[in-house]
Amino acid sequence: MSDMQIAAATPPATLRADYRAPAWLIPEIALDFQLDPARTIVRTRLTVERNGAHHEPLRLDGEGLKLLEVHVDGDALSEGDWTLDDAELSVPLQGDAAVVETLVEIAPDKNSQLMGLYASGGILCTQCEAEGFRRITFFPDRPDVLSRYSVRLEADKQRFPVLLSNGDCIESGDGEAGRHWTLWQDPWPKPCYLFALVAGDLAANRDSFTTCSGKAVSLAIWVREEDLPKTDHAMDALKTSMAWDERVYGREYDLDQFNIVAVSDFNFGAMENKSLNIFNSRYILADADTATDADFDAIAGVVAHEYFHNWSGNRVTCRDWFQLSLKEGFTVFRDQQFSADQGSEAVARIGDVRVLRAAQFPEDAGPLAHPVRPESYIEISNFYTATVYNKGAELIRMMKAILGAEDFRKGSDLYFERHDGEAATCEDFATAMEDASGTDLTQFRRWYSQAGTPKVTARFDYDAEEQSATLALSQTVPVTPGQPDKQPMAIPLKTALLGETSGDPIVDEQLIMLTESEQQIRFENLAEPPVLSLNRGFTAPVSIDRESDAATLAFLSARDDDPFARYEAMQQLMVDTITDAVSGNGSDHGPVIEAVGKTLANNDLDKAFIAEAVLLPSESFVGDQMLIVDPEAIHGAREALRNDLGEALDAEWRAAYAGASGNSYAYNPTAKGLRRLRAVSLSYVAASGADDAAQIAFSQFDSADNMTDRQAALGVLASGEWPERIAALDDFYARYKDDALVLDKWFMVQAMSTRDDTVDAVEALTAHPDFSIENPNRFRSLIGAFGGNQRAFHTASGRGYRLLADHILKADAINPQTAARMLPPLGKWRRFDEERGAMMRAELERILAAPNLSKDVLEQASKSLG
Ligand code: B3K
Ligand code: ZN
Repeated sequence: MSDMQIAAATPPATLRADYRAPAWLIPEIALDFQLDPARTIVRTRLTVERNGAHHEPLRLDGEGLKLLEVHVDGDALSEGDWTLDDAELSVPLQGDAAVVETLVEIAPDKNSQLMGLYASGGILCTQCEAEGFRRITFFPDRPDVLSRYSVRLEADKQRFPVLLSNGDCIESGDGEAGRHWTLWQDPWPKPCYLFALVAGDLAANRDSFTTCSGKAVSLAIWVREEDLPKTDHAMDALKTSMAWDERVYGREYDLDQFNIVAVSDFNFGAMENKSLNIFNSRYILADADTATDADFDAIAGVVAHEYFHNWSGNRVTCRDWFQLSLKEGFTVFRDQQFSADQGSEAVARIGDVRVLRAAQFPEDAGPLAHPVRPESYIEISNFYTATVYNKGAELIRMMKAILGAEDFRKGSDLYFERHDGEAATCEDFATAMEDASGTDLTQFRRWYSQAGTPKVTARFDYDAEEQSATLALSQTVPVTPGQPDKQPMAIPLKTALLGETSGDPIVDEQLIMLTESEQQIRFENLAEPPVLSLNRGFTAPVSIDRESDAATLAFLSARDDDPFARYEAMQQLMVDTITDAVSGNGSDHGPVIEAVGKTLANNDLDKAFIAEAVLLPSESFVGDQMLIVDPEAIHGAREALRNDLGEALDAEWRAAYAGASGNSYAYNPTAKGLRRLRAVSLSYVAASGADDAAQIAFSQFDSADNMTDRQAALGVLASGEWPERIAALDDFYARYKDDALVLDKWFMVQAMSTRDDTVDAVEALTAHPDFSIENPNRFRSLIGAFGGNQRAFHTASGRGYRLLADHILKADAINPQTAARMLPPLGKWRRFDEERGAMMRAELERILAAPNLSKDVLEQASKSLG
């Protein structure tokens, strides 16, 4: 396809600069649902008010709705009194206020996109964010139109004994012909993306929470009856989150009920609908036998995230979708703080930064790069990205670092107070922070508008005679699509100096603000040669280029008093060692082996931290550091280092393994740390090629009393050549084939395997009877995980690319949102050799040439080629 053809086929973009206030406001909405999977009738009564002086008709978004009737102030309109196309119903209105009623028909059981009202395993549920409400009824589907909702649900009582919506249930009763109904009222005005309903045969885990002002809130987590025993962890997390938000942000819950429903078919993690959160079941259901520690942690994190949205998102919402990070960046930051408070702060920070580097840095460096507050979009669903979420969270974290904890809290209080009940902007958030603290954030705001990961170069020189040192910092922000010229950013860098001989801090931690392109900082009165500790705690989401030799990195990895900086130094040492080998410079594994050995032997460190610190960076992270990625060479170099680490420290790994074994299962930070170290040690024993490795792994697999140990062993076995591999995979399948969430793991572990034949295995698995494109979890477990397996996906024949493109095309016809999310690995074509790059481009072109492509995939594929 030529550029012109692509441009002609691309739908118009929505621009941030084009924002206009809504022409009509809708203070009240009453919805009446006659629910049925095949044919649901929705009657909608809107109280509308003209907003300002204008002559525009009332424009209501609507997609895939069968319009049956329109009434204005009680009078039925006839066709010709309104206009309708495939996106909009337009009704001219004379006065400044009216009551407009519509009657539409929809078919939830035909809704495979999982946006709007759809059926999942016999449950009817909704997903409206961002633009799904228009698939339920005609309405101005934009976040700055806030209404009070009254919702009546009626359905067959036997099939759908539970009928839920937002707010409080104020009435219920039986209807005719075996039907029943409930009536819900939500006193808090909300945008339509926060509307939700659920109808199904569900059982509840019930509990209650008393808020700081003494109000009792009824809590319920609704699932299929057989899943009830797996809901206690999510309930604990909910109560902990409610208390945490009161304590840390002064935010109290504001209704009498809070409901969570888990469904099996869901496009992402969960949704914060007002008082009726709907969750992907993988972020609710857990017990020791079926969920890993990482699953448990993710559940707590997502439950907290959705709960926190009640204030950061619901009470204060977004003016338009360009402001998405206003609620998502802030809420991710809040859930990260929450998770850090539940265990080791350093380990939590390592996890946050890993996610940022695995998902956001590559996005920022590729064709889909966009600012935290984007300027334009074709399909907003494509902007629920790591940039908006995770880089957005880093912006909030930086503001906190710059203002200090106390002023940050004042700023957050002011923001909530000032904008309660409003649809606000990112600018409003920054202004509240400024007003509460007196800090000028003018330059800092560039973080919202400039895309690309800033690169900070640091040169540190010590003058022994003068007992002084100079830190010369410079910054550049890379060119990104549509942004050729960049201004310097305001970059907060926590910095300290350690004594090279004593290992003690000799200059206390300080926050350096790098605001110019180049800046110099001098340190005086240094009694001993200093070692620089920079960007401690990862205060700024930047990449740092600093000439550090292996000895300095090894020193920092052992002595830095900031645990994140220790981790970081070790990572840098490992990356340098691997990239040296890849670029043929010869590579000495000695320093890594010594540093890892020291960390393992350090009894002052907690096990969870040790486990993270001794892990090698992923193959894709190493690839991201190189101009042209050679996936085979990276794999080879990384495996060689793993092998040497395994062999050289064989006794240490076995000791760590043994030390972490033999405890019966408990879920707490110490027990989790031990299991993590056990998993990492096992992987190194296996990497050494020891004869007994497969036996040890199989025995762990077989005798495990929890999924963390079992899955870790399966992961090791699935990447090897040993006969135990098939036995373990078969056993796992037989044991868990009826548990969809665990079966997802079985698919994923094979898609992530480092074996040579992973493409064949994944291809074969796409024909497995349990594989499904319709179920997003299953689709992501196989196809998504495969796209993230650098070596397998980039297999030289190009089969990986074809496989991914085939599945994107198949999925696009069913669920465009989920299909489009799989595309980014193909967009990395500039970073690979010519042959690979050409094959990747060819697949993108093949996707673009396909008929009836969704906006979602069209936008991602055309931008990826650009
Ligand atoms: N706000 C939702 C995400 C909706 C995604 C729509 N494509 C979940 C969350 O971030 O909490
Ligand atoms: Zn969110």
